[in-house]
Amino acid sequence: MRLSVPEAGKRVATITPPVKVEMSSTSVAADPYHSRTSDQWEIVPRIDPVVSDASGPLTTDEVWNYGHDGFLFVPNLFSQDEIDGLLAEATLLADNCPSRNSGIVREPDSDEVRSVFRLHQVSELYRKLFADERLLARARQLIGTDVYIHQSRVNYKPAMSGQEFSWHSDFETWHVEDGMPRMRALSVSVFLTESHEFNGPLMLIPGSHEMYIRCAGVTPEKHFEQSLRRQEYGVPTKEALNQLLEGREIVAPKGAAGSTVFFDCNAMHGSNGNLSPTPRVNLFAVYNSIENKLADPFCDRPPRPDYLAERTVIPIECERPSMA
Ligand code: 6CS
Ligand code: FE
Repeated sequence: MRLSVPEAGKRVATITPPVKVEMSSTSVAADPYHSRTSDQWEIVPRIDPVVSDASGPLTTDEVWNYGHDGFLFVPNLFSQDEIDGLLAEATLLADNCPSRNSGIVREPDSDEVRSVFRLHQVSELYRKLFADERLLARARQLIGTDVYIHQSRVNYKPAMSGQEFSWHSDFETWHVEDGMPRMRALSVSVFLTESHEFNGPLMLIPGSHEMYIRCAGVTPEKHFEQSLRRQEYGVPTKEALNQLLEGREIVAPKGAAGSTVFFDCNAMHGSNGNLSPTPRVNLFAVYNSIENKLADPFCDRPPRPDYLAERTVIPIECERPSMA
């Protein structure tokens, strides 16, 4: 909406106020996880189960811990030989920026590559990795159904300059911007380099997955073009985070390349910048239940591109490891 229209030949400043786009009050009321629908934030309990009772490679204790903390650290799941190949592939992808069916995101303050998305479509090696029993069987066991890849990416976090990821719940974005209906998804992060205190390891708040923070604000148009570099909408306020941290703490699983973290889609997480002299490279795959297919976004914006959120459900079949 233009507030003033310049007359011919006259230079007049125009003011274009942001247009407030709101979902109808009926759809807000019907959506247990609505967010960015008001100028107030709110913390509400999760209503979906975190784990299933399906069988699989995880012990009862491991499943219990994942249910309790919202994540599980599995050190040294992949061998150094496997990691050498996976890291070489990551370097190749960053150097030959794939343009078709994938996305490349740059660091907020430079042209260095921050992330490459849709690995399961652009790399046969990564497609096989995500179908590897060590990841897939654990994901299926925790989620309790067949799964498909909602999103996959590599985060490079370049040496000395790789920037932080603010605290966020992935589910908040996937729900609002992609239309993921319920909390039936998890991420696995595979360390392609060692994660240590100097290179911005993944940090999590154990127990935070049980609470959902409805964020304030309205999703801007093409929000993803900004949010993947530095996220400003769909992130909790300091007050909300402080409330979440009452009786909870921050942890950072650290370990050798080949270690993995499985974490719930609603676990509050983030990471600091990398001030160390070597890159911190992490692969991510997001497994979503085939029963949790994406709907229309829960905001009045078009869905994000497919390289950020797969809209076709293709259940993954287990493939025996053939990576070394
Ligand atoms: O946009 C996404 O899908 C993911 N990336 C960021 C920076 N935040 C939300 C989610 O984890
Ligand atoms: Fe995230």
